[in-house]
Amino acid sequence: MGFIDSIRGINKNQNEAVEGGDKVEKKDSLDMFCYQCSQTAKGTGCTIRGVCGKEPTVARLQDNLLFAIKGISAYLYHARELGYTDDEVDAFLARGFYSTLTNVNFDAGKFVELALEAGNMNIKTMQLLKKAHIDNYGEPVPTEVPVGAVKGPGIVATGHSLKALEELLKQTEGKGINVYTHSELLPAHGYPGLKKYKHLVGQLGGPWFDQRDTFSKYPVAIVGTSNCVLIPKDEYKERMYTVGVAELPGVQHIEDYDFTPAIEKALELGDLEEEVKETTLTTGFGASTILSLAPKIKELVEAGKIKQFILVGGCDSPLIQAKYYTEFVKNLPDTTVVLTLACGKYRFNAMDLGDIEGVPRLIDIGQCNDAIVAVDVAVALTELFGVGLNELPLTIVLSWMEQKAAAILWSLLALDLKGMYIGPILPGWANDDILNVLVENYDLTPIGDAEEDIKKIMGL
Ligand code: SF4
Ligand code: SF3
Repeated sequence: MGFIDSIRGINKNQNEAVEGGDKVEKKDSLDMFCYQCSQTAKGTGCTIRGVCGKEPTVARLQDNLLFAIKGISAYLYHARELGYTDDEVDAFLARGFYSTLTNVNFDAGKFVELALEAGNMNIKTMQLLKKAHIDNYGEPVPTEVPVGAVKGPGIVATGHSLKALEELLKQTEGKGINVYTHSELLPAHGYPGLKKYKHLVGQLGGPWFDQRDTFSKYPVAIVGTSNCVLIPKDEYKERMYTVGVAELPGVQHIEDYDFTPAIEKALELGDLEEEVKETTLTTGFGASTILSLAPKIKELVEAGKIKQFILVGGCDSPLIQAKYYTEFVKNLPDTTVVLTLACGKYRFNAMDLGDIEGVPRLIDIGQCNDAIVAVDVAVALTELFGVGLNELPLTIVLSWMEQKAAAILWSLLALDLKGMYIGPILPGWANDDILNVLVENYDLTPIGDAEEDIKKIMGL
């Protein structure tokens, strides 16, 4: 039975309790939550089954679709910032949103089809954004990025928007201000059109959730260009600015990419002291760079010197379980090559994993949207080895925090990739029925013990 049929099966087997009627059952946890229409149970929310008849799995699959759509919207927004749009994706978003409106569609199977379609649309959107980035800034090249302060006034930019960073670099040029990246802007250093600015000097801090510490520590102006921005501490909110979709209470929002207030603030704040750079991060592996290694990779795989490629990608989170990703990469045998993307890499990107006869063991492809580069590389490897995607010596270990990861997960499922590992926790909106079907049809595996998972992956 196919995946979509399995979900339809679940749909039929669900209990018949109807909220608002006689059969209301008390449960420890919510089966669903929907409060989108005026019929909602007790005027507050349908939590067992919809008064309209909507079943919990349908409600959860609707939420799932909305989350994937949010992820696509983020990438589409950044493409649009650079003037790139796609009618087919736009039309899908309208149809996807509309399908979740009250009394439009009660078919769980359809919502799985739509989620897979969302995955395909997200692939298209990530391709669009990649094209926008490469057309504007060139294809990334491997670049070493020092972490720490350089003497002089500074501005640190966080988030995903290369367009906002470019505008900031243009406007700060020749003003004696050093510009730093934070979190998901690290890969910006690899783009020729951005690294040409000599005052793009390095990185401050690491993943998004260290921002309260990092932004407190360095008396610089701060620019938030997208997620993840956190409610700021009082001590730095008057020197923080947002641009684009990002906004925060008590923080000035920059309009039309006019960074004058941030530039004036940076100059007023004065110099940072030079820091000893103890860490250097390497980023900027584009598809061309990786594929230029293809003949060598083939030789090393055939000689058994590379046994497995492992894509450890996705969002970082402050959850204790996220330590898994550090343990996992640290304990991988030296016959593995780790590809990474998004902010989850901060769990291990300061490690020196060395290389295998010139092929680096840690290859940072870039931001979460650069998952498309990983897909391109994987497809190229299938041609190189003459096998299908699921026969490649490739394992995908995902981490997720926000909903872009949901869009990417559905992209990978739409490519029919099997056997992915997912963590640090399972998505709260996927009930056991949905998860079981994902496990049965895609062999999706929750992360467990790092060393045990490595043994399984390596066949040890
Ligand atoms: Fe409840 Fe259905 Fe209305 Fe949602 S759409 S609030 S499930 S009656
Ligand atoms: Fe990170 Fe927020 Fe998701 Fe682009 S910056 S990946 S979490």
